[in-house]
Amino acid sequence: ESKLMRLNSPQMNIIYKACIKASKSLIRDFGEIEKLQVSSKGPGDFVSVADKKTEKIIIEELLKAHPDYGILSEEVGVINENNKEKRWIIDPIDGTSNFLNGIPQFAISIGYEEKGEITCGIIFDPIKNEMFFAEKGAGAFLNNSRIRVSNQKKIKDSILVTGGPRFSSKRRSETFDEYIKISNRVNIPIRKYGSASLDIANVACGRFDGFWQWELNYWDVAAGIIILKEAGGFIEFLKNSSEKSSLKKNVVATNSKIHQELLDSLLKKNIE
Ligand code: 2AM
Ligand code: CA
Repeated sequence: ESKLMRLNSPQMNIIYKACIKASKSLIRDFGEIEKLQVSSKGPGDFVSVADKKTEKIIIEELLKAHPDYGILSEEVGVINENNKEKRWIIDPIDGTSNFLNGIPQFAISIGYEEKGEITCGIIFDPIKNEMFFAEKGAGAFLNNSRIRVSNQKKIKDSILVTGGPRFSSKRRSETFDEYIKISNRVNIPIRKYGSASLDIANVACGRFDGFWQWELNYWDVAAGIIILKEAGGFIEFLKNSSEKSSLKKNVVATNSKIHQELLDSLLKKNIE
């Protein structure tokens, strides 16, 4: 397996195996969803089953390798709570709504955290067969190629991507205000793809120049943190005083060159 040659740390190999194993079941389930789309039955239940099944496979693999490591995963929450030094951070299906509707834009995202820092991770899009991965100090890759962020220096010419807000969000109107603010600064309309992990991965490989989204969860971005950093990008988490949970993340992730300009534009009070 040529991909494996670039995966050096034991943790990376463990994540890789878990990812590949889970993706096989996920691809099968996606095929079923596509069939369900044309039937009268709603795919809702099926999806939560697919989500849990994928998560189960991943967790089984990870626990087989290290029964004592901590786990934070979207569906089951926390396992081995006492181990805070070494943790896997898992999103079994990021882009659930896409998956649910037969739209091929979703990913498995797994990060490994040591003493609070993500040191390696994989974001795997099983439909396009695109595996983004990185290890601290070893660069970022998409399949067999080294990836780097874009060279774009101006927001005006950037391709930006965002996500949200959910209906339940308390900052819906602020989110739309920001959308308008940023829209007024770019030539190319803002993209919206519905998978935060892939949005960040796509900044890492230079397809997008920047991404921002409020109220994400740690598992949406964990693997993306190291992949973007190793690709030369910059990821920042903005504080939100009204937010109780420390898991919620307000993310600005860019090629680093447009970072300050995007940040300034987002945080400006008035709509221009
Ligand atoms: P999910 O598909 O795993 O739920 C959609 O905008 C992207 O944001 C998806 O990656 C989705 O993850 C993620 N997301 C997570 N929490 C969200 C929230 N509270 N509001 C909007 N999107 C959220
Ligand atoms: Ca997610």
